Amino acid sequence: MHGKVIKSTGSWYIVLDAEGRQWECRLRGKIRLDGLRSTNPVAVGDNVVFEQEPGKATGVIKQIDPRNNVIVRKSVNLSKASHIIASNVDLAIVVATVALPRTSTGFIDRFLVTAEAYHIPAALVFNKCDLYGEAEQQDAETLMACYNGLGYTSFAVSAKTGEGLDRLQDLMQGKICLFAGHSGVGKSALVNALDPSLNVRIGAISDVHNKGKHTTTFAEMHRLSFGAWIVDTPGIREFALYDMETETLAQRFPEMRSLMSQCRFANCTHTHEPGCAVKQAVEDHAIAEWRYANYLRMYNNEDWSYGTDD
Ligand SMILES: Nc1nc2c(ncn2[C@@H]2O[C@H](COP(=O)(O)OP(=O)(O)OP(=O)(O)O)[C@@H](O)[C@H]2O)c(=O)[nH]1
Ligand SMILES: [Mg+2]
Ligand SMILES: [Zn+2]
Repeated sequence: MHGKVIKSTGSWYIVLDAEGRQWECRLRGKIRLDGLRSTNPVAVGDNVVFEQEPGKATGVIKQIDPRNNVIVRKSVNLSKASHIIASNVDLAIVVATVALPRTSTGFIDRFLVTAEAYHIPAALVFNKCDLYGEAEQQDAETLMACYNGLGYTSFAVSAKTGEGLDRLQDLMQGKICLFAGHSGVGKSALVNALDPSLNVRIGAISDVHNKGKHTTTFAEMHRLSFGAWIVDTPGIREFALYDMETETLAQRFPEMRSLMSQCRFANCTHTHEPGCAVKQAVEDHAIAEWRYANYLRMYNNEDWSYGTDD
């Protein structure tokens, strides 16, 4: 039988078959892997071949279909291994907010770089816009204007008031989408707001640290009644880049990609070289200074161990 993995806890998987039945499946024996050293061989979004266990209501996964793409991050404990957050994603949506707690651009940019590396279209929503005062509104608008200019659709939403949800539905229609972001930004609340029949568990924000409480513990795919799929993921503290090469990093920044050929040196790293078109563009304010600063941080591998974000 064929099905799609919609939930995984690491030791068992929920597989949805073509008739809409859900099967609790396990892995047995060897599974062909595609060269990724990951801590989880089967990920949410995988299309799999499985067999019913004789006389039982459970199944065994036999094979994983080739993946169109994966969203990967470095495993927290095993620095050499990767963790596949989800596979076969059509649109990755960063859920950010400038209120309670503000999402850093470092986090956003690391996520976007990863999406670029796997050629997955990405968008951003700034949630909790019902809480924004004048300063936060201004802050969000500046960020959204920049990201829109780079080709990442960005707009404000509120899971609480419903603002922006029509637009979000239009964006997601017919696609397998993924929500990523820190704990407490409202990923699960947005899933519920998009389809109130789902009733996904949401958590409180801690009073002391203004952080979420890691309410969602495993990635899970939900079918939305208007015709889309959403992978709701656990909040991530840090999005450590997996296997990113410094030589190709600039290509993951759309605003640098288009300028690089004008640098004096073909192997310009855009960090210190004379005649660098990227540095010139930063000086001319054609490239946002903070985007360039995030590039340098990623280039120097300074991006994840300090935990300033969260
Ligand atoms: N005012 C306001 N509060 C919101 C909004 N969206 C979510 N919240 C609140 O933020 C808190 C966290 O929401 P969740 O949906 O659990 O956040 P999450 O991103 O799924 O968090 P994790 O599952 O821990 O990663 C809850 O108390 C929500 O009620 C919003 O648009 N406006
Ligand atoms: Mg959640
Ligand atoms: Zn350069």
